[in-house]
Amino acid sequence: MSRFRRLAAGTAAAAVVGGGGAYAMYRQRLKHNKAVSAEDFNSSQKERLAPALARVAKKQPQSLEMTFRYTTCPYCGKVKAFLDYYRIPHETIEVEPMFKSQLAPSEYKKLPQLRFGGADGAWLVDSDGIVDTLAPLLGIERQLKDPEVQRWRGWARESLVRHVTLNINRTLLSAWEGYRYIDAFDTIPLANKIFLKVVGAPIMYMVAAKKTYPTLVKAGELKDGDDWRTVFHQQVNQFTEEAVGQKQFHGGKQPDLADLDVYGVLQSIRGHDVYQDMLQSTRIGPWMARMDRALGAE
Ligand SMILES: N[C@@H](CCC(=O)N[C@@H](CS)C(=O)NCC(=O)O)C(=O)O
Repeated sequence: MSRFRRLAAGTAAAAVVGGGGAYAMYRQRLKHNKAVSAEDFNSSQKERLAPALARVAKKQPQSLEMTFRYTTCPYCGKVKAFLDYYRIPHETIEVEPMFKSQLAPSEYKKLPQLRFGGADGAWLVDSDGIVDTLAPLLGIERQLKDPEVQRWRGWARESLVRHVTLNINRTLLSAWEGYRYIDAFDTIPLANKIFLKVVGAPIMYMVAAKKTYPTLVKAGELKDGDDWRTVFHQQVNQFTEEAVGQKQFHGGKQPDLADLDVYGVLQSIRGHDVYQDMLQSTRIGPWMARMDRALGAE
């Protein structure tokens, strides 16, 4: 075999082993993520959570409340928007997405997670689990049952999250850029950052094409040949016109849970070209600026 052929064969073998390794890791991860459901996990914490929730209700949260998140996770964005708007003091722990070592003490492996009161504290997980548990303590239980709030919260969770994922991971380069945020975190070792981009970006690209896209097609929100970016912009305009319209917010003069969920999902891509393009190409800008002001994010 010529040197060139040996090199080509070696490279192809490495690609197959590397690709197979990444796929095996991905399967293993899905298994861990499914091992405990959010509902079962939250139930297991019920007794330990009670005193922490009582403190939130009395507006006496400890500054030890911690949110575990990925900056670019749309569900984590929902929780951050909620805690920021209701001024619940909390510290943010950025989880390194490849090995998730910061989550070692928790049996539940998805994000976001909220931990109350230090290292031995009780956990509350799942974005809706967190918001729906804390909302009644803040006197806004009525919103949870409002059909219009439910409609747009459902849209944020089922539809907007997927359009965002699809557009961020439309090309390998765009998926790679989606991981740029990680460079800002000194707590994450350089080797993990490189590994994450080299393995994580292709995985996200594949997930978008093979999982997110068919789901949106099945839901009737996309069809073959549609431009993904155009459809995303149409969806965003529909929210702006139908949910907000002539009001300041969906909630009227103040944001409600629908505003907070939609805003939170979109904050997960702030800084990415797709976010900038959305602000320029849709009519969501004025609402977004009002939300930034309401959450003190300017
Ligand atoms: N229903 C959950 C979904 C959470 C979720 O899927 N989070 C993603 C990050 S955006 C996750 O943790 N994926 C598992 C992983 O990264 O291994 C929620 O609303 O909190």
